[in-house]
Amino acid sequence: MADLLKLLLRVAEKAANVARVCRQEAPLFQLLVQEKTGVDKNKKFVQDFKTLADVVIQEMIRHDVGAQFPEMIDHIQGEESNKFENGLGESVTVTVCGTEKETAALLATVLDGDQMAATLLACAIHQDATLTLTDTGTDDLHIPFSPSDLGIWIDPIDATSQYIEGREEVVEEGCLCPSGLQCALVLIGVYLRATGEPVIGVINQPFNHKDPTGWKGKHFWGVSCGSVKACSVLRPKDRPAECPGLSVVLSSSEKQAVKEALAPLCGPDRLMYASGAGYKILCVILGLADVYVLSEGSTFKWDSCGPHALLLALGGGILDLKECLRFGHLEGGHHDQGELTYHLSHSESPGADRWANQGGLVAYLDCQMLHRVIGELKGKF
Ligand code: 2IP
Ligand code: CA
Ligand code: CA
Repeated sequence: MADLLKLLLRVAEKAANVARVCRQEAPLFQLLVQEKTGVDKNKKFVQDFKTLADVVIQEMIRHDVGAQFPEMIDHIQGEESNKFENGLGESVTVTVCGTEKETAALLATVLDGDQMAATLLACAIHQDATLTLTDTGTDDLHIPFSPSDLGIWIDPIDATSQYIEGREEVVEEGCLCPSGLQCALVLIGVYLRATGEPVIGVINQPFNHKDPTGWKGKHFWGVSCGSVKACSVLRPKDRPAECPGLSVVLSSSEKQAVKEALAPLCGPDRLMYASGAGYKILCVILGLADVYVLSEGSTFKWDSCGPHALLLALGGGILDLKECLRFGHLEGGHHDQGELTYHLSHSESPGADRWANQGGLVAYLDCQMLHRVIGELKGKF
């Protein structure tokens, strides 16, 4: 299954290219940032285009993975639906067609006949990504599953609001980026259909840094299948020593009670805020924060599945916060319950909420840090 990992790295890079093209090419960029003024139809059209970038990326990933692994096609899910209503109220199913020309023609129907934008988008979708797989270890990996054991969650662009707004922040080495283009990520997670356990994760950051030729991306991957654990990011014990103490990253919209409970544990500048659920988990993976706490059910399976696999590969994980606080099964060492799973829906909930991580979450690398945070939060909200 090392082939699946390599394919996911390639399609995530293609997705990142599409995300960059939508910001670089004038006809697409104008659609993306156009002010929401004018008549209702125009407003809806602009809104549609923003969703279209997401839908197109998701469909492209589904198309490419389904072509190589047909057993998986019915188990590739994502945030977006590919049924799309254009500005004229017509329903269009967005798919990647056999040829670039056909895809462009289909996209033009969604883009109210904007041929130029449709052609540019189709070109990016059909282009092969040139990804230099400098990562060692992807070739020798033995992943002991067959495609029919596996399902996939895709968030084509996480932190969409940051992507649309497009602020270009300068980040200091070793610091997290509270907002801006760096928080936008392509997230792909593979889980076991039988147990819902995440086994492969790919994160692509399309806007990692800017050089004179434009924005450059960065990718990260992890595999966690029983004793097979591998990750493109160094394990914490292999990292250079960092300053002691505990750091937590939160959403700026986190409850005041949670912020207040954690402040004494972290100290003023070690309680940090950042946009993007995926980006906050990436901060924990990279050691930029020790723990990410979210007390609301505002993330979904597609937000956490991919990054979760990287944390598991590094010896950490993501737990359901509500369960953790209620049962306290963390006391007395390691826990093996309460990790989020990805195969079951809350069938009683409407729409996307069926796939929400309803109890909130806590993402961690080191159990000690996790215990301290949970201890501090118990009974406080
Ligand atoms: C969002 C996005 C938001 C996040 C929210 C996610 O996904 O990651 O940034 O909120 O939970 O569902 P916050 O930044 O406050 O953590 P999307 O951008 O894909 O809708
Ligand atoms: Ca998301
Ligand atoms: Ca998204």
